[in-house]
Amino acid sequence: ELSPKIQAALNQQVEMEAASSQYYLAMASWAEVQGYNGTAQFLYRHSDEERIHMLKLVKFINERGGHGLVPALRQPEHKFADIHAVFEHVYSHELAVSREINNLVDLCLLEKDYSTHNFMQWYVTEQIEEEKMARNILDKLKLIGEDKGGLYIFDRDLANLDTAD
Ligand code: OFO
Repeated sequence: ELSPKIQAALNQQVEMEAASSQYYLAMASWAEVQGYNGTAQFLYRHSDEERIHMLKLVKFINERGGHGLVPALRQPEHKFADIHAVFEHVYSHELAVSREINNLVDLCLLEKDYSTHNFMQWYVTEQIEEEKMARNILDKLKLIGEDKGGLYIFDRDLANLDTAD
């Protein structure tokens, strides 16, 4: 059985994952409009994965006797200065998500909710991947700078880059 505090915190995380999904969707659409089709494919895929992160939480809350709540949609940022700005946003966003997840893990220990603590380990591991992915992409972009040929190859490669799910 979930305590009201844990249930509220889990539902807050549902909201965060839903917002992530919207956020990646907005970036995907921006990239597509700019002609970065590979980047757009990558970001669309990532948006779907964030939705799966959200669903996993909803189902867990319900299995534990709670009620997973579907949050309202808020319009994410949809204008970006350039491709560098997109991935800087991605990185700082994922760091923020990791902080939220760590807080939730802390709360589980405080409330002695070991099953939610166990469930949350999947997210802890996932965030390691997400941060690594964002950092790798940013490193590549730093090397490329404004080089058009480099950006072309970057975009082409991103189409097939595996996103951690
Ligand atoms: Fe759900 O992992 Fe990114 O935000």
